[in-house]
Amino acid sequence: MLEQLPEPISLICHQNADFDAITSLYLLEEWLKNIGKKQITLHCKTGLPKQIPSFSNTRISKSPPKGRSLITVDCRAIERTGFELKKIDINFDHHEGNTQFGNLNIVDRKAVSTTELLWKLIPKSLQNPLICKLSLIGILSDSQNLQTPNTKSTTFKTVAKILKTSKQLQNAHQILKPKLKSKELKQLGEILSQSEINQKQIGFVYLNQKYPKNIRNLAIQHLNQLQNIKATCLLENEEGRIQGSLRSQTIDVNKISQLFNGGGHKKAAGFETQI
Ligand SMILES: [Mn+2]
Repeated sequence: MLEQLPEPISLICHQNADFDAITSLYLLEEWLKNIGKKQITLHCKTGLPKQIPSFSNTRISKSPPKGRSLITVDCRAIERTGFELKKIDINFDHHEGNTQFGNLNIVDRKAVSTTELLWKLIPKSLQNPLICKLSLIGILSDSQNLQTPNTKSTTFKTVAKILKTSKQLQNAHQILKPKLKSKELKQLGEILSQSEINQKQIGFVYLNQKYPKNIRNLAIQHLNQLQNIKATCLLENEEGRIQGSLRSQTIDVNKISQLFNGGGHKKAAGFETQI
């Protein structure tokens, strides 16, 4: 399937990338290099997030992809790339409600991460330590260390196979460990100190400014630890644009986010809307 693709090949992930999106880009790049492809470019509209290291010498470009072949990873819909793209050759994804926008759609909603899906497809002979490390980081990150409800026995089997191929568990955890600057820790405190639980047992924070994505994600993880709550909602207002992040163990927050043209997963989703 990848052998026939004409070069240059552009690999694209969604904007505001997370670990799974970035590791999927690098995993696919490594795979393509190992089958002899030379001209590969990587693209993310918002670039490489500062908490995520780069895993090859290839820079992640913020400009639109110009390759003859275009592949997206971890994108539920083509709009998630943030680029104006018409035709995608291959769409690799694991999100609920993927819109099947590619010529070829390789979508597995049972995979906890796009890297899990890619790991299952990559030939055994190409499973080198870097591929193992990237696969594991994507899986552990999207499944919050194998804790999200979509983590299946098959996920554990995948992880077991990866670790049998190359011992990357400590490396992966080291990379995923949040590393906060003193200023960021204070920002986390600011967000948490504004949190409340409303009458509907929703852990709630409304912020009149935007915080860095890693801090926002950490804050919502903490809020989700509140006792007896049904869901967590974090809203950030920046000049009339509301960015919402939702988490829940019991409510389908993907459906709620879709009401505001957002999306994600049942237990974790988000949206952006104008007020
Ligand atoms: Mn993902």
